[in-house]
Amino acid sequence: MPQITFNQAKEFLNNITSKDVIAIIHHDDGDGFCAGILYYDWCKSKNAQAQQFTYEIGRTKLKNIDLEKFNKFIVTDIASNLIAEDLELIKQKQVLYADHHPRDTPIPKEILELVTTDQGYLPSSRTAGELTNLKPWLSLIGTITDAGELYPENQNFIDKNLKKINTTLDKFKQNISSVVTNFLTYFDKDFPKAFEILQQINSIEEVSKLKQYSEPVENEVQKFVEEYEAKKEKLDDINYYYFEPHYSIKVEVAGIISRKNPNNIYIFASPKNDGKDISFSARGQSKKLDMAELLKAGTNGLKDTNAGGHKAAAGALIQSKDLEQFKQNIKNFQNSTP
Ligand SMILES: [Mn+2]
Repeated sequence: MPQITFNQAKEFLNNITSKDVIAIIHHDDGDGFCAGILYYDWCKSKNAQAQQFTYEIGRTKLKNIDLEKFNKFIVTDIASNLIAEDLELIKQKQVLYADHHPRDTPIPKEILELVTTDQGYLPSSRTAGELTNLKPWLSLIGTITDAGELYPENQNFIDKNLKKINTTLDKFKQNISSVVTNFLTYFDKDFPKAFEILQQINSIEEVSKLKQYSEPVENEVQKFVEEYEAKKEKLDDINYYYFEPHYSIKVEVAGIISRKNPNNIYIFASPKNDGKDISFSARGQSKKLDMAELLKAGTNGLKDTNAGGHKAAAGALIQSKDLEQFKQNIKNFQNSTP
C-alpha cells in the first residue's frame, strides 16, 4: 500500500511544480472542505494547475470525471471503504491519500497513503494544516466542525491555534465553525460554489462574510426547534416529529432537540428526493431500544428502503407512500419489545 510518513507526505507536496495538473478530491463536510482548500492553496502557491472535486458519498464517481488531464491527485477525508474502488482508477498516477478514518478496506498498493489513525483521531484538515502551514485558522475550523475537541490528542493543536486568534473554544464554535457548517448546508446543492467562496476567505475576520448564507439556515433550524413541542406526535413512547425544511437541517434539529432530554426516544422525519421519499433520524440513549434496530423494524416489509446506524443514533429512508405503514411498524415493534 505504501504507507508513508508525515515527512514523506511533505516531500510529495514540496515536489509539486508548475508542470503539475492536480485534482484535489475531498469529502463534502466541513473537515473535507477545509482540508481540500489547504491543499488547493498549496498547489496554487507552487504555481501548479489545480482543480477541486467535492466527493459526495454515494453520488460522486471518479469514472464520471475526466481523469486523463491530471498527473497528480490529492484525496482527503474520505474513508477507505467508500473510495477504495475509485482509487483503482487512478492508481497509475501519483496519488497522495491523506485520511483519518479507520482502515477497514485495503486500497491499491501503488497509492501513497498517509494514515494518522495510530495517533488517534486527527481530523484531515488538522493534518493538511500541519503539512502546508497555510491558513491555521481554517485548519482549526475543519478540526472543530469534525468534533476534534472531543479527543485529547487534539488539545494542544486546538489551544495553540485558538491562542493565535485570541479567542475561546465556545466563542469559536458559536461565531466561526458553526457559521461554516451552516454555510455548507446552504450550498449543499452547489458545492463547487461553496468551495469557491470559502477558498477566497483569507482571514478569520472575513468568516463573517459567510453569515449572509449561514443565517437563513440558522433561522430555519431555530424555527423548527421552536415548533417541536406543538407539532410532535406520540407513537406510543416515541416522540415523532415530521417537518419540511427548505435546507437539509434535520440532523442539526435532531441534535438540538434530543440533547435536551437524551433519555427520551425521538424519530425526526422530513421529505427527501423531491418528496418521493422520507428520511428519518432516530435519537435516544434508551437502554431498552437500539435506534438502528428500531428504524430497521420500521422499514420491515417495505420496498426501496435503507436503515442503519448506531445504538443511540440511526437513519433510514422509505418511500413517502409507505409512511403510515412505517409508523404502524414502529408501534408494533415497541409493543413486541419487553
Ligand atoms: Mn474528517
